[in-house]
Amino acid sequence: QPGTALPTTDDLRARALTSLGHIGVTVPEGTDLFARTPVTGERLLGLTAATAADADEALAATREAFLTWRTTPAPRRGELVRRLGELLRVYQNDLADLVTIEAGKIRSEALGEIQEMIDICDFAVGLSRQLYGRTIASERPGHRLAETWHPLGVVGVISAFNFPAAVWSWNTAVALVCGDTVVWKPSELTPLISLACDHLLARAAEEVGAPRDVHRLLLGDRAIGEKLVDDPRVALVSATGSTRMGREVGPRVAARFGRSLLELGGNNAAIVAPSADPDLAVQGIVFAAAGTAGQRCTTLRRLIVHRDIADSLVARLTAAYRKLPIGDPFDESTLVGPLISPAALDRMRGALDRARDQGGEVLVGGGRRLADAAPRAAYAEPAIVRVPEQTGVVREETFAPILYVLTYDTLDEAIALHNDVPQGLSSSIFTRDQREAEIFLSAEGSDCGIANVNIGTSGAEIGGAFGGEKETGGGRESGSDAWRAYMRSATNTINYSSRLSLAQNVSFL
Ligand code: UN1
Repeated sequence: QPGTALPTTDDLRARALTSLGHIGVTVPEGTDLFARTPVTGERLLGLTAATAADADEALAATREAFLTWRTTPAPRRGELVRRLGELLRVYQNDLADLVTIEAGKIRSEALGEIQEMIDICDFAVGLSRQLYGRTIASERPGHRLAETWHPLGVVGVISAFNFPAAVWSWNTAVALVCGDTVVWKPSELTPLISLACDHLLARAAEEVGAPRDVHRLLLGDRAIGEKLVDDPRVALVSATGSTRMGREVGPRVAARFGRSLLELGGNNAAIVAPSADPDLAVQGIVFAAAGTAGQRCTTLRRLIVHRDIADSLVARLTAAYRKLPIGDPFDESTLVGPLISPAALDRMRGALDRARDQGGEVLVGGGRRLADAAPRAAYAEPAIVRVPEQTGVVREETFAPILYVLTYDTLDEAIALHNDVPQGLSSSIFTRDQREAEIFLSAEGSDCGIANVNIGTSGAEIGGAFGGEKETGGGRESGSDAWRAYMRSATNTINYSSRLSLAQNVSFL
């Protein structure tokens, strides 16, 4: 186990300032909002937040920049993103420090988050030469049909604390090569890493001669987010967060006929079949369920295990959970860092109480650690709860490390349980039976946007599209052809004959 000593808030503040100094960020000091660290639960720095007037000015500036950016050739737009990717490589350690300090991620996951940003930059640079439209056969002689993709406008990015930098980069790297400009409202919980990202992009823009206003950061509260949601200058609102937030954002953006791309809650499950490789399953499950202290939208929250192997698998999982090193995320031996806030710990405890009331049995975890060393922080023991049925709290996303275990007898039953929740982000099956795996991936299998075989639900690569169905919001970000959400298509009919021929055999004149 990592020791009970945690870094002091002064240490963490100094470390944050050192990283910000290396990156070159000037911190806008003030008292509007406070950078804090979940490592000790204490405040680091007071900052200035954006006002409504600042938001208005940022929207005007990014709209103005869009007018030149949209006609900049896409491969040249890619040069900006290439430079950003290079700078992310140079400052990977400093950026990861800020992620650990503000989001509490362990070192390896914080470095991984910055790696994910570098990866999406590489992807977007390639994409800048691959924004393909199709040529379509016309039914008329001497005609050609084409599909053309154009930049959309200003993209408003609203992001969450748990991937404070990577989710911004998925949106921003792709939006920029697509010819859009970006206004970003990050989580109020992670202002420092946001300042660092904005600074590096501004530096990249200056170095490659792109307009400064291709990107603007707005630190602030809900009112800033609402401005992005309601302002008609924002062509696309890409929002990551809770289903509750998405339920407000979606209809408001739709009411002004704007576009939204929603990446909301998950309630991700894994089916474990009798033929599953037990070692692989245990490792995959523990990372997916307890990694990032259960604070990924892709975190594994439900385990649907075949009755014949349930007891042995659960015994191995509880043994692995008992050994999980919980504590200082900077300590190389730690695997589980803090929850983002004491409120998150209260929600975790509330969920465990409700699970018990519903007949669930907490097999391991649920306790608080390091309460003496850091009374304002929230270190929780990841929990496994055996539940008799999929009711109440099991159907909800609690953003904490709780894994509910259910059992099944037939694959049909497992898939029905799997899909019978309101959310539809990520899913997986552990099996060595190819037929089972293919059924799970088929149209009558998992109803999620991400469906995996013999790997957990979290930790997707950037190359595929990321997002989910139902209450997860339906958006797709990151790789594959998710870029299309950031552009508008036009269908062109070109007549290169000297005759006017009408479609559908219509005759006129
Ligand atoms: C999120 O939690 O909002 O698949 C994003 C994953 C990461 C991204 C998670 N690549 O777990």
